[in-house]
Amino acid sequence: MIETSAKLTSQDFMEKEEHFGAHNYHPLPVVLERGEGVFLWDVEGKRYYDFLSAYSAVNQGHCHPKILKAMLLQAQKLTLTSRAFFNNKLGVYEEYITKIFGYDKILPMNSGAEAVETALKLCRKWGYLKKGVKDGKGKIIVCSNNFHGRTITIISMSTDPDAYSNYGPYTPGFVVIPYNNIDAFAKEINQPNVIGFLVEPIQGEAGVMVPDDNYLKTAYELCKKNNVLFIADEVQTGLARTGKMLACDHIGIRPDMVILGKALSGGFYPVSAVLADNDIMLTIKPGEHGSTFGGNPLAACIAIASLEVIINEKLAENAEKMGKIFREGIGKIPTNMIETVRGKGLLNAIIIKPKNGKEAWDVCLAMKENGLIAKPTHQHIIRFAPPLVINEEQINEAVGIIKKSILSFK
Ligand code: IF1
Repeated sequence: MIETSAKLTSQDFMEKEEHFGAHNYHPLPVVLERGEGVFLWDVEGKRYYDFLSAYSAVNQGHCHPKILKAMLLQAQKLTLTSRAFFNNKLGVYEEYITKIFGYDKILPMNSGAEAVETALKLCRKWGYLKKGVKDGKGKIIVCSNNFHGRTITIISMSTDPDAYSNYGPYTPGFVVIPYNNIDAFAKEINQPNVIGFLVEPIQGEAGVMVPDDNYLKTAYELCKKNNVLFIADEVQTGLARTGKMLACDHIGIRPDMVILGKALSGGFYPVSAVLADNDIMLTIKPGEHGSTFGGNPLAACIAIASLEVIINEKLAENAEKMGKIFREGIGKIPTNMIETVRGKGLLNAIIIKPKNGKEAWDVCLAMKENGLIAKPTHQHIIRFAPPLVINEEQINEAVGIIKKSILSFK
């Protein structure tokens, strides 16, 4: 353990990261030391409402005691065996999660991007071995302004220059269409060699873009009609964030593949997964895919506890209820600096209209001073995504902080 003799300040920690760490982020100037439930504390002991939840990875609240207990118990017994051998936790987890979501099988991975890559590989395997598309010719439809992770294949389908510039050559096999545009989708879905449609039910990074009510359902029906896999990236929208276990549950569709990550571990450990039925999942044979940590017994125990918390504490119902209160409260703030508030459940965003040169970043700095931390997704959009354990008193206090911060700009 590295013991620091003098009590280091936030500034000291920021300078260390500046000097010794890669500059691949531009964090808000706050140094966090402790988290519990909806709250975070910085090294000076100041308390904040967390309205980012590590990008929806701590839906259960920071350091949830039940997940912590499951982690500590297993960590003292067995953490990692590799999949070269069986272990006594993976099968139990696989049975539990597949029954919750109603799929035949799960392929366990670690990061969300790895699960997205796994879904892309399963889609291509299925396209060539089951649909009969010529090997190497498969095309997967994706939407502009998507965010599915940071690997070279995933940024190959990105339309955000910050995500893909100077990372070529890019992986081929993707067709990019506008999000929430069913005519554009209908034009591509029946083209030769189309094998899959990868989509976020709500585009998180794009600024919490909620599609029209019938968009996903119509796209799903066209996928069925054209024998194309509908692949839902629920890494950010899943696990009760939007007021249902899956965002796709709002529209009553059952994706061919569901991708999960983030809150699948409650923020304790990288745990991700792809869920699918046998006709897709069994296209990958032994030795054709895997990862060192994927499906380890520690991750299995953490994921079981994380799912139990979501179900037992009725976090989806709470997200639905608190989200409505949040949007109503924001809508009542008497200001022309908020163009609109939008979202579902507790995945929301406000569009900031700059005022006297002050933008979303300045609003986030003001909110930080007032005890709430959130971060812009783009220049004028602030995402608000608190842990789903937030109660009515806390959501109202948070709206009050947002109101005070917004009204401080003359
Ligand atoms: C960063 C964004 C959010 C995701 C969806 C897959 C992944 C993500 C829908 C990959 C990850 C994270 C990545 C993180 C910030 C955050 C993010 F701003 F990047 F876009 F949430 F919106 N599908 N999103 O949102 O999962 O590999 O990260 O576990 O890269 O800065 P991952």
